[in-house]
Amino acid sequence: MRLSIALCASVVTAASVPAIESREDGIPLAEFGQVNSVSPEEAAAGVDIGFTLSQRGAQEGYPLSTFGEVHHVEPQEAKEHKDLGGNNFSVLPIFGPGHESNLDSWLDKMDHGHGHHHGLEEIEDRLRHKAGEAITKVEDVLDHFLDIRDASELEPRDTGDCPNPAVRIEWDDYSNSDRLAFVNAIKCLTTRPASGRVSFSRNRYEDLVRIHQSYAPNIHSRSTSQQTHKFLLWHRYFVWAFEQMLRDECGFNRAMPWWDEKKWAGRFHEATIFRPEYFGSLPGPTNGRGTCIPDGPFRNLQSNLGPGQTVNNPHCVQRAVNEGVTSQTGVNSYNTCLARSSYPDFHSCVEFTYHAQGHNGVGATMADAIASPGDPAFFMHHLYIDYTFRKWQLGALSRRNTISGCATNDGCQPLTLDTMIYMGGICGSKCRDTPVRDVLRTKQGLFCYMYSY
Ligand SMILES: [Cu+2]
Repeated sequence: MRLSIALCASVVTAASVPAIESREDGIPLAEFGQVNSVSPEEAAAGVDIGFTLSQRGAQEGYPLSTFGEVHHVEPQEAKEHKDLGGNNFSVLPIFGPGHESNLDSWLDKMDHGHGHHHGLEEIEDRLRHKAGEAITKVEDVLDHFLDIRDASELEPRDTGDCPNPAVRIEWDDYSNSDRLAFVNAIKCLTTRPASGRVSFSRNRYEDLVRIHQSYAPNIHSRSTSQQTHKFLLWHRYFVWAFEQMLRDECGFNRAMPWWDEKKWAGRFHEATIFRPEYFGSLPGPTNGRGTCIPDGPFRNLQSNLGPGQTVNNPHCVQRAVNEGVTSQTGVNSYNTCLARSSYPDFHSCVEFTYHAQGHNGVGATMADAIASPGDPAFFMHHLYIDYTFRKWQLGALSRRNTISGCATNDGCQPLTLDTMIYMGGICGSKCRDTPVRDVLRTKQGLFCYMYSY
């Protein structure tokens, strides 16, 4: 037994830990820094790392600038493709200049001496194993070969092993008892102990916040010209993981709702999700600072995480609605993005238009790209984002079985069907790290859900 453990340990070490130069002298203590601490007396008095919990936690919001802002572009800019770095998407290395003609000549070569079907196999093979070789608008090519145009004919092909998908119902069609069950289950997560799998989290809900905080640099684009196209994929998996936690740990036994956010553009504060009995009212700023959630089940909800990468920082989850910003989340942005044909173009449009404006419009905690899941409204917003992703995917089969774009935002490693999406085991064995190909389908394999319309 002892031997096998030792062997196991050495294998793990050899495989995953790079060799370190050995060093016999100690490292100066200053290099380690110091873990923040308070004396037992201070802790008993509610003082934590330099401020009083009762002061800052319960009452006072932060100056709004503390939260930063999610990158965004105006709807008109998106229409003109200005979310693509002001030029167009070909500025990114994966689609080098002239990629259109490269694609054509490559396809000509594929067709030379072969039938179309052989060409298709080659394309699929190439997509699976060598994606990123200057291929774009793949969906158009595949659809040409497959001769499939009608989205309604495509739907059954996505069904595989999911005969009874969970139907995500729009919030206003969701019954009052369903709404309350959903909100109560979220509240329940905030009262359950942290899993211990992630550091700094004080409860099960904060596990979600912390996972998002940890992965944030790899799942959001750094800027409009340094993008990672994992964003839509990762957040699809994230909201699904959230649903599993509600089910498995807080007795939620229905399908999640989704939120048709675009119909509330310019008047988020009137949106039915923001009624006091559900997610709580959506207040404006207070003296230029965020305002703690004033009512409802999440009244004065506290978070230990954020703003940004900050941890061990008890404060209230805050909002500061700006309807000028929410007015940009409407049907115009939706239509602009849904009209784009390539995955990276669609992705880029969503991330920087209504995704960003939904965050910034709710404001404060939600405007913080790193720790925004601290506000439960995050999940309603991202359910809308996933709804629009799914809607777009229904436009062509290839949008569900091919991928393109960048996996990383620092040099654009190509995003392929084999690129892994990491979820840190947030919902246990159900939340294994999984390749992109599994996350593209919502009615096959890992997921089994659809949207009500
Ligand atoms: Cu995010």
